[in-house]
This record gives sequence, C-alpha cells and structure tokens, in this order.
Amino acid sequence: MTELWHDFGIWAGAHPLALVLLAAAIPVAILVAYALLERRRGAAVEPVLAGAPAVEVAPVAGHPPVRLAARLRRTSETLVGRVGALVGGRRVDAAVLDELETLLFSADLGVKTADSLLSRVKQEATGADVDGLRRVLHDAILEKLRRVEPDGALEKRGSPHVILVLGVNGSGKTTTIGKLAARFRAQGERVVLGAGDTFRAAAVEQLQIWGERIGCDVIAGPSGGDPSAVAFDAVKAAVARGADVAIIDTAGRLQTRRPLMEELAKLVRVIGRELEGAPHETLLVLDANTGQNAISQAREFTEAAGVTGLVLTKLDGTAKGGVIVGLADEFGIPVKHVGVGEAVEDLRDFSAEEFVEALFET
Ligand SMILES: Nc1nc2c(ncn2[C@@H]2O[C@H](COP(=O)(O)OP(=O)(O)OP(=O)(O)O)[C@@H](O)[C@H]2O)c(=O)[nH]1
Ligand SMILES: [Mg+2]
Repeated sequence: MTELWHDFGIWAGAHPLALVLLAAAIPVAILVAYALLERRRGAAVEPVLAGAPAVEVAPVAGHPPVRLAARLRRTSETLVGRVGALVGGRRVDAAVLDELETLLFSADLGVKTADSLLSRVKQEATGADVDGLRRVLHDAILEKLRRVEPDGALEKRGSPHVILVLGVNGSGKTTTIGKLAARFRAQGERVVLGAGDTFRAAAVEQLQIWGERIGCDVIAGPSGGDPSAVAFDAVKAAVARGADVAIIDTAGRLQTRRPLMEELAKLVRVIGRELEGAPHETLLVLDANTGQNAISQAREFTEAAGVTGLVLTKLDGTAKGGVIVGLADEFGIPVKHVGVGEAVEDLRDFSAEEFVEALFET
C-alpha cells in the first residue's frame, strides 16, 4: 500500500495536472453512482438535459397549504408595510402624499394604477391616520382586483375543454400545466397534455414526467417539428379518447419576436379547425418577478393570440407582486390562478378578497 502511494506520488509529481483531474473526477463519480442508485430504486427520473428544471409533484390533497400571507410577504412589505412606515404617527397631508407618490410609483403597480390610487387617497384619506390610509388603499386595490376575479377557475366550457398555455421563456408554463392537470385529475377528469414546445427535447421530457406521475397521456411530435401539428394531434387524441381536458404547452417566446408571436395565431387557428370553439381558454403565464415587463407581455400576447386568462406565478419570493393590480387595471383579463410556490397546491385559484386580505395582513 505504502509502495502504491509512493508510485502515485511520483506519477502525480510527473504530471502536475493529475491531482487536479483526480479531484474533479471523484464528485462526478459519486453523482453518477447516486443517479444510478436512484434509478434502480424506481425514483422519478429528473430531466437531465441542460436547462430543464427539476419537476416537483407534491400530493394534490397533501398537507394543508401554507397561508397566502406568508407567501406574499415581500410584496406585502413593499406595498403595505412601507406605507405604514412612511406615515408613522403623522396624518395624511401634502408631505405624506408626496412621499406616498414616490412609494407607489416604485411598487410595480404601473404609472396609471399608482396615479389612480394616489388620487383616491387624496380624496378619501386626506387628514386620516395610518389606519385610515391603509383602509382606503385596501378598498381601492380590492375594487380593482375584483374586476379580474374569474367565475370559476377550473370551469370547463368545452368537451374536451382545450387550454392553450403561452408565455415568455421560463415564466412557469410547463409547471403550471402540470399543477393544473394534477388538479383536474384530482377531480376525476381525464386529461391529455400536448407537448407543443418542440423547440427543446427537455421540454417534452418535462411534460412526460408530469404525465407519468399524474396519470395522463402526453402527445408529442418530432423534435423541432411544427407546434401546430402537435396541438392538432393533441386535440384530436383528446376527442378520440373521450378526455375531459386537453392542455397544450408552447415554447417560451419573447413578446417582441414577431415571427414567433405570429406562430401563436396559427396555433390558435389550427386548434379551432380541429375542434370548433377551441381553444376554450388561452392562458398567459406571467412571472411576477418581471414586474412592469408583464404589462408589455400581456399586451403583445393578447394581440397575437387573444388571451382569455392570466396566471401570475412566482409570487412567493418576489417584491414585485403589485404588478397584478396594474395588470387588472390595464387589461381587465381574469386572473385565473396565482402561483405561490412549486408544489401542486401552490397553484391557487385567484380570489381578490383572499389576496388583498393576505397583502394587508402585516
Ligand atoms: N417559486 C416558484 N417557482 C415556480 C412557480 N412556478 C414555476 N416555478 C419554477 O419556475 C421554473 C420554470 O418553470 P417552467 O414551468 O419550466 O417554465 P416554462 O415557462 O415552461 O419555461 P420554458 O419552457 O423554458 O419557456 C421552474 O423551476 C419552476 O419550478 C411558482 O409559482 N413559484
Ligand atoms: Mg416549458
């Protein structure tokens, strides 16, 4: 043994890079061994291609959901907490209004919404203390969000009910589809998923993992193929198999890329050709972290593909959730769901009352 180490020492001395290579190889070997072990145990195989996020599928009827207020904490601090700190023991006067203006304009509400909240405060809260001001803001925000409350978040209007899911890269489309499908499955509905993101092989795999775990068919096409063809096949399969719901994923695209946005219009046309009235829902998934850019995304996607519902994701961990009020004010498109975490139960049906109560809880 001592001799072996001695020989190795000579060898490593002769090749200065040898030790570095050996040090790098050990963690790789451990990872490979661990992955093989996990596979053998039948554990879920995570997408291995670069850029594919891990898929977490929590039980649908698992532990009680975390309180919304806890998940909205950072937005709440930005929007409501800072208002309290700003006013302190003062009454609302010109100086307070000045400071409030700056605060509202930096809270990702958008200029129009910040302006309208400010004039409401001027009219109804001048002379009021901090509680009076909070009450006026609470009521004004609630009023705006009530406009975009959906009739029924999981309501179905078609048979099968076809949902097309759009958004910029990484906004949370595929995860939202998985969560939505899991919720439909939990209600006993049969679901078909269409892997319309033909751009990345990992995207198809990500959807297939969801499909396997929650028990629904995934229709995919050749890599790099026409997404409209996949959408067409998915709707056709959903009809043929008597599915209740078909949800179609799409590749993320920047709202400023004209040809990619035009592709969406084609997608909608093709789906409608296969099943009259479909897609019954065109959901735009917006990452709350994008703040004011979400307004431009909503505008462009609505123009290209007639968005009928919004899903605002990643509200947990962002201070920019105020954008939901701006979106409501600007477009009036129903906010179907909000994403406040990575588990299935973290995709919640949007309720204006519950949302505003959570915001003002602090
Ligand atoms: N914290 C948190 N993470 C989320 C939420 N929704 C999605 N994510 C995470 O966001 C990342 C991107 O999600 P995807 O569903 O792959 O996004 P995508 O829009 O399909 O991405 P592309 O297909 O690349 O355009 C993943 O790591 C998700 O787990 C949410 O509400 N909260
Ligand atoms: Mg995706």
